[in-house]
Amino acid sequence: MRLVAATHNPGKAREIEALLDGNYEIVTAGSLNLPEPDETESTFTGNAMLKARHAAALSGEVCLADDSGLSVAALDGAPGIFSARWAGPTKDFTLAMQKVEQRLEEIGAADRRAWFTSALAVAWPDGPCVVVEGVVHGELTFPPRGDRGFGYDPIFIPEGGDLTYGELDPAIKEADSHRTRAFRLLKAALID
Ligand code: ITT
Repeated sequence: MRLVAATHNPGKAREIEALLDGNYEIVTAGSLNLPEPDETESTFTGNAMLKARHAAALSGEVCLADDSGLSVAALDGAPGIFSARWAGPTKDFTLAMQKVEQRLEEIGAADRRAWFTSALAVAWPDGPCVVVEGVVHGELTFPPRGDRGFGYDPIFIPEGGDLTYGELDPAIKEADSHRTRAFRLLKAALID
């Protein structure tokens, strides 16, 4: 069966494809030239539903969307839903990670706790939309380490480990990431 991954982010598309384990033929919104909607909601789940519904309405196909981001405890949860926007129009995540470090320095925060959230939504054209959310807690490290992931992976060490998501084998990240946790909930929601 074919499934539209309503994302223009190749890092996410790779992880979604791995999670679906070859069970679906994945086509991305980018490859279908579907325009990106403005993310006008104020929550991860709201934006995930908005993206899934938007792509389903335009493509007439079942669409899976992810809205995700890094939340920093000492920054009251920022960048959160604005994680992609902190990287600017050129999607420069080196800059976005520097911005996180600078903000922490500006307020003299020693607290390095952070968490990744992934909201996954599946929408049917003219039909229902199911949404779930997965979270992984951890802590930040500077300077960034590793180039194996995407986005903020090089500054995030998941709880219980020493390596950043940027250093870890992608299969280890996938074993229990925020996206994987959301995916498990999604499977349960769709089967029940
Ligand atoms: P789409 O909306 O097209 O899916 P996007 O990159 O704009 O792509 P978001 O609005 O959900 O997606 O932005 C979330 C940002 O948070 C994303 O650009 C990543 O840099 C970051 N992010 C999300 N999941 C991540 C992960 O697993 N590892 C590292 N960074 C992540």
